[in-house]
Amino acid sequence: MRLNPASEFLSLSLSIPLSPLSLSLYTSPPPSLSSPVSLSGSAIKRIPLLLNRRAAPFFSPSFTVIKFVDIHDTHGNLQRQQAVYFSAEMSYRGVGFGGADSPPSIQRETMTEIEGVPIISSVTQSWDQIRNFKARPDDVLIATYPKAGTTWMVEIVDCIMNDGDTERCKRSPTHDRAPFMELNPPKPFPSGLQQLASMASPRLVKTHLPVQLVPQSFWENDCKVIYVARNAKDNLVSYYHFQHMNQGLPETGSWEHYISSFLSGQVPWGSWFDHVIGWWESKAEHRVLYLFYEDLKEDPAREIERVARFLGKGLDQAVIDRITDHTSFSQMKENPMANYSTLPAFIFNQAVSPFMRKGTVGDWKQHFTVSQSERFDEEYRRRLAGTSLRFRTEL
Ligand code: PPS
Repeated sequence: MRLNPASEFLSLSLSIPLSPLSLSLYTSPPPSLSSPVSLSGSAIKRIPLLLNRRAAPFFSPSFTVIKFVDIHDTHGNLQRQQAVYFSAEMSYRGVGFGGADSPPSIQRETMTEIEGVPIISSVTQSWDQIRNFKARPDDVLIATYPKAGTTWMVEIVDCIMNDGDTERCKRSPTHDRAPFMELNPPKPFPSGLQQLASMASPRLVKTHLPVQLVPQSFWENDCKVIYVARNAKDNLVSYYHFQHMNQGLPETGSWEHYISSFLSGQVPWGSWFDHVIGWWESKAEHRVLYLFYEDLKEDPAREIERVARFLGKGLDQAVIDRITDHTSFSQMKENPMANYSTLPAFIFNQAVSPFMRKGTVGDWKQHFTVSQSERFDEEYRRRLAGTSLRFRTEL
């Protein structure tokens, strides 16, 4: 069975040599979609299914395939049809991912390095293609260190680009509206590059790459970049919880050990210090709007207006207010198109820690002991000494 999402359509190929067939397609979370399709004939069938992608986040399809067996009487007359259910192997973009009896799973990644930056191995595998990514002049790049407020900024920028039409911003999940450029997930999931290749302009592109690893074409095209930075301690706490719940990321080790890993930059996408400083300095050369998570928390409407201005959009106050409301933590936590609930639990196990976890400034105080905080601050002062970059760790 093959499921090929294409813009507003999904089409489905069946290669089950049985006839006639009826098929129901469900998506998670239920009961978002159920579209029974009847088939006759045999062999491979390709059925265009018109699906509302908002209602059908395509990462979690499940199928019930029913074969209707004809029951004849002794004279050969058709008496009734009996439904026989069977589990079929599912596939996405041509790659199978197990049937109903074998729930899919992924393995936690190991880390390698790209030009001295620790990163998950799958990124390294497609590094040549990522390096050669062809940015378009109207691409908007949202760059962040992981867990600094990427999803929040994607929602804000998508709303701005759609003139405050918040309903339109619910058309598909975050990872679909702003593909994660360097992500190369396990099959059957499409890579960021594959998603971007089929996306219409203007594209919203997400990256966690440090500035020196960003594909050159973004600079050649003078693309606009929005960078969001978050204070190191809250960023660390958020990343620690995320590495637990994201079944594809390496294990963290103990909390104590994780603080050391973070300080030495031995976490996926490398050193927080190098990342925030590198991007800070890049403002001198490139069109980078450098924002702080803490400022967004303090006065979201003010920061949304700054982003709108940077993108060349003049929005009136009512629109800014609507976007502010739509992108608040409480709204996004409940929005399935923004809270990553469309990803199955074998990837993001939100029972371990929700993606929209706390969304506050200062949660680090609930995690660090006094001595851990002192050790952290010492290294922090040393690393930030030579820059004008300053963060707030409480509001
Ligand atoms: S990722 O996986 O790197 O893309 O994660 P990212 O989106 O950068 O960061 C997730 C953290 O951002 C918080 N978040 C928000 N905070 C305030 N307001 C809004 N609207 C919002 N949306 C997301 C999210 O809760 C994560 O932070 P923690 O501290 O873990 O709660």
